[in-house]
Amino acid sequence: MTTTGTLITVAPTGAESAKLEVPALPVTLDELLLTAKECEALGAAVIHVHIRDDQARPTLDAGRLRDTVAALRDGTDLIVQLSTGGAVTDPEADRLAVLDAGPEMASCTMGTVNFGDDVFLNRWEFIVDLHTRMQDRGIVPEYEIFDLGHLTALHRLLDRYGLPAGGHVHVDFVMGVPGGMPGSTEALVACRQALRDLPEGTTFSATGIGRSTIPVMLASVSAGGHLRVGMEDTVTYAKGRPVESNLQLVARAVGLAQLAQRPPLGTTQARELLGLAPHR
Ligand code: KMH
Ligand code: ZN
Repeated sequence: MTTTGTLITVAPTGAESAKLEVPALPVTLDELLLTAKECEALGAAVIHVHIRDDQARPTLDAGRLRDTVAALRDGTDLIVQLSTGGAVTDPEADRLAVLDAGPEMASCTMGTVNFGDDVFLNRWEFIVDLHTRMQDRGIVPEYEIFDLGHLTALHRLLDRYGLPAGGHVHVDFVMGVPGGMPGSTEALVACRQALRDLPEGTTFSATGIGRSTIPVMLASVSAGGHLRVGMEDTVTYAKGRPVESNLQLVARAVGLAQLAQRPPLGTTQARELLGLAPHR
């Protein structure tokens, strides 16, 4: 695996935190756009997007998704990656329809996982549907890996249905979800080892939920991986200190990348890495 600069993805909102409990969470399009611009200026290259409705509840509303993609595309150079995971309550049809908003990238979770008290359901047929629709439309997936076995499922998927659009495989280890793999160095190394079965040049980023954020960041950078940070994954900056903004988390990731002498990739380099066409 060639180690390049660091790809930094910001996941600013997610579907799990409530605006009332986390007032700094960006939930309106204006808040999201401002966050996106600030994070891009600091070194983020990808934005993983979940949107909210007027009551700040998670939604997969088609019109809002289209408006969000358009606003981010016009207002930033960031790679827009829509979540097809949505919230655990979202039906499969709505999750598939996310692709109609025409993002450059979309997430594709590689299996079912217990998700706290809930279940994040990702049936094999659904995964195949997402993967092949993204191939047809030229949307580049980020394969979300919540457990080691999800990499086995990805191997099977690529074997049977071929490479994603652009030909490059990029995965994201989502670690420390209650019900998924732990956010530990050992688990990250096990996942990295398992990448040997995937196409050469496969890249990975990692994110640790909650208090596993920092151990996972350190482990990923030292193992040649990339970073995802943001308030989707953690709303506590340090013990007793709520996150003030996504910018704070991106700044910490940028600092670590620089310390590791793998500075943040710009959006042009990031598109090259991920097999995306240049930004129009
Ligand atoms: N909100 C989680 C249930 C994704 O964005 O693709 C799923 C999730 C994964 O966040
Ligand atoms: Zn997400």
